[in-house]
Amino acid sequence: MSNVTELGYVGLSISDLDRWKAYACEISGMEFLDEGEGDRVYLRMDEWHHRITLHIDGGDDLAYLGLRVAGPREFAAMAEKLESAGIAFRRGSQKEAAERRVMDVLKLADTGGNPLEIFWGPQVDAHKPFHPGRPMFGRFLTGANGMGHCAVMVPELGAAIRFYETLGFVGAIEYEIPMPDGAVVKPVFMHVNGRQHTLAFLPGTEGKRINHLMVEYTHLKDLGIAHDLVRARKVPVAMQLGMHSNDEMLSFYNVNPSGWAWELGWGACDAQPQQAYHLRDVFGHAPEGTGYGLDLPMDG
Ligand code: MBD
Ligand code: FE
Repeated sequence: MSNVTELGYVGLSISDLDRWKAYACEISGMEFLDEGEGDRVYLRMDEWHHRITLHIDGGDDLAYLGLRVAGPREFAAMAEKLESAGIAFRRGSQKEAAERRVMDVLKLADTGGNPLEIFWGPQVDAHKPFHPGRPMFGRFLTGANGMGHCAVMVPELGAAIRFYETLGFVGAIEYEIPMPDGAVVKPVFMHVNGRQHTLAFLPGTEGKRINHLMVEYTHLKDLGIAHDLVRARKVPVAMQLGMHSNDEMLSFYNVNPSGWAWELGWGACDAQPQQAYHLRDVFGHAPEGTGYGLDLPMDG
């Protein structure tokens, strides 16, 4: 088996570090880590060295998604599989692997040009307890289900599905959302572990590569506190609190200092063995702020 096992880490291009630090740590509860490298800082969510790298280069978009494989054998098998599928990739140097705090890394791009890194062996600082950026009742739900999920833009859904199936992802269209103008939006959701989806795909090439990043709390109280803080600090909300139909997660979408949506959630169900599709969400999720790629009438 050479399949991706989890969304292990994410690299983000940012411009305003002070705002990002206050946002990610004081609102979301992530731990800030500066290793003195100058051009980047880290956000911790658990005992891993980091789950998010903030690259201070002004891009304000996704820099790369880090997809984990189990170990060196799976990593070698993945490289062989990519080669025989005709998918272009580059082997990262040992310096590049060390830069990501992993044992080995491959660099490639998906069918939408979204930069991907496939790696094995993250640095896990088991001796260094996660210390949240604000008091938390629980933790971020990571473990075998990875750090969360990410929704990215791709020009064509069919090609993206075939590409990610090669990497070991399973999934399909899970919504047919009727738009006011008569169009129907059909997002795709794919999983690699117990998390109902690890990646989601929306059709389009306009704007940023990333639509949103989702992180999940173990305790509903922490989602509630984040929601209060977002409202108190007047952080824009792209989609209001509600429950998704596919993963049954209670979540809301607020806008981070790079101007794209950060989904905070709690209570998702596991990935199911069979596919289904939905026309709307269970309740809530009404669009609020427009222009963040989430102007979807998920509330029916
Ligand atoms: C999700 O996580 C999501 O972001 C959307 C738009 C629909 C269902 C689940
Ligand atoms: Fe989501």
